[in-house]
Amino acid sequence: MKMILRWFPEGNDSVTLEQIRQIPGVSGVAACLIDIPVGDVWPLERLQAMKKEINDAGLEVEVIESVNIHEDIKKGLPTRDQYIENYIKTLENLSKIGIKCLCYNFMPVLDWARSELALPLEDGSYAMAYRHETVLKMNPNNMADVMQSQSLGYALPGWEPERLSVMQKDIEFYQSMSTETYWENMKYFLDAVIPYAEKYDIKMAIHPDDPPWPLYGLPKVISNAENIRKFLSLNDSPYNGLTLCTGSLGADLNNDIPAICREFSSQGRVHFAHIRNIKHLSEKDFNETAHLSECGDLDLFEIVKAFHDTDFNGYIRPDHGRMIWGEKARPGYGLYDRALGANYILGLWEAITKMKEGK
Ligand SMILES: [Mn+2]
Repeated sequence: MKMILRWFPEGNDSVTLEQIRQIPGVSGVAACLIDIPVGDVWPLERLQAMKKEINDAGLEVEVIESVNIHEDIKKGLPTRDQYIENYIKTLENLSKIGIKCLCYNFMPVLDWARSELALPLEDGSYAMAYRHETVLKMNPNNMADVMQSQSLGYALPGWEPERLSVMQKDIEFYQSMSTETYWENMKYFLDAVIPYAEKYDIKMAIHPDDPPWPLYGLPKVISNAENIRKFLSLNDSPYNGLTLCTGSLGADLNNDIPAICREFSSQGRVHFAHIRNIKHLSEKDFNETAHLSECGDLDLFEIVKAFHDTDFNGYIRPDHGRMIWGEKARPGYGLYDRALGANYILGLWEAITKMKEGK
C-alpha cells in the first residue's frame, strides 16, 4: 500500500510539494493537468515537466486523477472513436512518465455535486455538504454557479467551463437515453481502451458516482455493490478496476462499505482507494467530516482492515478534508485535515499489521 495525496500542479494548489513531503508516510501525489480541454491528448512534454517537478521535491507520481471522458463517448455518438483514440494516446504518454494507475469517472454531465463547499461545522471548521432538497431546487446551471462562487477562485475538477456551457442540452440528451444504452456506451469505451491499459501497464480505476443516486434524470450507474459487479464484468481484465471512494459510496446508507472494500479488493480489482468519512443528517443529507470513525457514520477501522486483510497493494489517499486552523485552500483539498487523515489511516494500518504479528 502506498499513501499519496491529491495535488494540482502548475500553480493550481495552495498546498506545496514541500509540505506534502513532510507528511510522515506519504510517498507521492495523484496529479493532473487541470487545463487540458476534455477530449484532447495530454502532451508528453507537460507531463514530463510535471513529473520532474514532483520527483525533484522527493515525491513519486504514479497516479493520475483524473483524465475525464468526453461526453460524446458517454453519449455513444459517432465522434466517440476520435475521442477514444485521443484517450489511448494520452494513456501512451502517461506510460512514458511511469504512471501506474488512472482514476476517471463515467458520470454524465455533472461530476461530483454538493450544495455547499464551505459549511461551518460546530467546531469552527468548514466542510463540504450535500442537502438533497437544495440540490433538487437548484437547476444544474445554478449549481455550477454555486460551486464556482464558493471555490475561492480555483477551477474545480470536473466542472470545466466548456462542459458547463452545453450542460442543459446535454442533460436533455441523457434524459431520453436508457440506462442500458449508457451501460453499452461504457462497455464500448472499456473494450476499446482496456487492451491499451494492459499494453501500457496502467490500471484503470473508475470513481463511483458522487452522490450515488440519479440527479435531474441523469443516469448514475456506479453506486453500489451490485452495479460495481456488473461494471467489472463488462470487461474482465484486472486493468478494469475501481477507485473505491468510501465517502461517495457511503452516502447511500444501504451500502456496507467495509463489505464492498473487502469484496472487490479481494478480487484484485481495487487499484486506488479514497478514504474519508461523512455524517448523515437524514437519508440523503450529509456533511463531510474529519476522517476519525467517531466523527462520522463510517467505521474507518473496519474499512482499513478490509483492505489490510485482502493484501491491498494499490494506492490510498485521504479524500477530502475540512478547512481547519484558518486554512484557505481549494474546497476539500487543504493541507491540514488531509495530513491528519493520512496519518490516522497509516496508524490504523500499522496497528492492524502489528496485531497480526502478535505484538
Ligand atoms: Mn473520491
